[in-house]
Amino acid sequence: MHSVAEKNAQKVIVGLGQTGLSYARYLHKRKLPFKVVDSRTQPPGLEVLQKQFPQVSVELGEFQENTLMHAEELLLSPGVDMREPALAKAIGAAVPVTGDINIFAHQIEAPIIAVTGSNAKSTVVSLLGAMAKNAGLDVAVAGNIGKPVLDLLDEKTHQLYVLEISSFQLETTTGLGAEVACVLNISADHMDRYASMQDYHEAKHRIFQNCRQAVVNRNDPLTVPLLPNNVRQWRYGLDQGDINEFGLLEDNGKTCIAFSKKSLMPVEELALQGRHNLLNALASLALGHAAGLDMQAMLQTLREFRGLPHRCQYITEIKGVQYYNDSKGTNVGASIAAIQGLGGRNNVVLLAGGEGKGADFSELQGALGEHGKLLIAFGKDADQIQLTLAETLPVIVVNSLQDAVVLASETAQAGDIVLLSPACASFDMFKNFEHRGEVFIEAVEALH
Ligand code: UMA
Ligand code: ADP
Repeated sequence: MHSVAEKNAQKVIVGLGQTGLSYARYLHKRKLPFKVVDSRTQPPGLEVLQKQFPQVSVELGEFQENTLMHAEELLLSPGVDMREPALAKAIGAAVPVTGDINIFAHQIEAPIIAVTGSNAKSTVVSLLGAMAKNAGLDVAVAGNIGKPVLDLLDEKTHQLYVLEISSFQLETTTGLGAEVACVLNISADHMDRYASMQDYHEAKHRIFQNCRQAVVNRNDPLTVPLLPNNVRQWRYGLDQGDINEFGLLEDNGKTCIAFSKKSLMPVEELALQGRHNLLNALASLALGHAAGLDMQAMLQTLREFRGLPHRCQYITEIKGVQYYNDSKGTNVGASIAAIQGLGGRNNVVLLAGGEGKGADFSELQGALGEHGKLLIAFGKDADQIQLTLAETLPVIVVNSLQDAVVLASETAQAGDIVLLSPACASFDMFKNFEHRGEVFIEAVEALH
């Protein structure tokens, strides 16, 4: 005999953003009954859901224990914290939980290249996608970069899937089984969501579960997985490296990208700028090589791929001062990479601030001590930034990003760099990081 609850059991989509909507499309297409819950009263996907699936029941506001406890399965959106009490209780009571990457990976037969990391994910998956395309493959790039993976199931089958996967998505992913998996780097981020760096690290390393090959940064122990010997590991780093490893070497007075201690191409031919992007290029080469992509096609892509907007994006030069938009620098590690990647000796006017997500801004001291000239802080955590860094360099707090740009233009001299790399999330003042970058570009253009 089934209880009423069991008989009526249906899947419950938790979260009604992009991922929630993709779950709804996925379940509807398979004629599986479901309902949707979201702790927000006005979730972004509500209008679309009500239009496309008017019969679906939606529960908004605080999660109801009863709904979650009686779910046949919970399909979690990445923005939802599993520690949320009603959810934790349901999970504790063994209600099955899954995520979109998990569902996708267990249905796809073509190889998956899976990439995570605190920073550089979008750059690397986009570069890798371009490499695969240039190598003649029909490739799809999706995941945390902005395209929910379940939508790929409705497209024709691709030959290769390059997935950007966040730590949030990995929490609900088990036995991913990627052809090649990689943690690019780990530095503190989302500390409002994890109890410790150890928890964050463990979430990221779930990417290696059942992988056939792994790519690791040999200079960064946090990226190195514990894997059985039959999993082939490809190593890269900014030093020369060993046989079958990617690295850099000096050849005829030029720094070159190298494989197996042999030069492949001078780094000056790369279209990407900044030292951090050398690491991104090496990681992409290693991932592509592991997946069997043609080396010449990959090298040609490195000559052409200029990077994505909002990532150390060069905007313009005014009176000898160069302006860069790194609005995607949403954590301290990213901003350190941008400052070190672009800066010279104390020539960086940094524009930073926003929602710090519990970050420790003192980690910026080293990079700013060496490259910083002035820090202009704005947004929710501006005072915290000033408090933490005022002994390292002059820090001025302003009310808006526009004010920050004007002040920067008044202070910077020829040879300096004005860099927006906020080390914070944008949602206290902007719709998203793209919006913040666009406001910056507009303010810079207005200086002409
Ligand atoms: N939220 C609630 N209550 C809910 C559900 C969500 O308050 O019931 C909040 C979350 O705390 C979050 C926001 O709503 O702040 C969005 O969460 P969501 O899970 O609905 O997000 P989606 O619209 O489905 O977008 C998600 C990813 N967002 C997050 O992980 C927060 C997108 O990555 C991703 O592109 C998309 O799925 C497709 O896979 C964005 C992101 O910020 C770019 N990712 C983080 C990052 O890169 O650092 C991890
Ligand atoms: P993600 O998708 O992980 O956020 P992006 O490719 O969008 O990564 O880059 C985000 C930011 O990370 C960039 O704007 C830059 O500030 C920083 N960044 C880029 N490459 C690296 C790297 N190799 N190590 C650390 N930070 C980096």
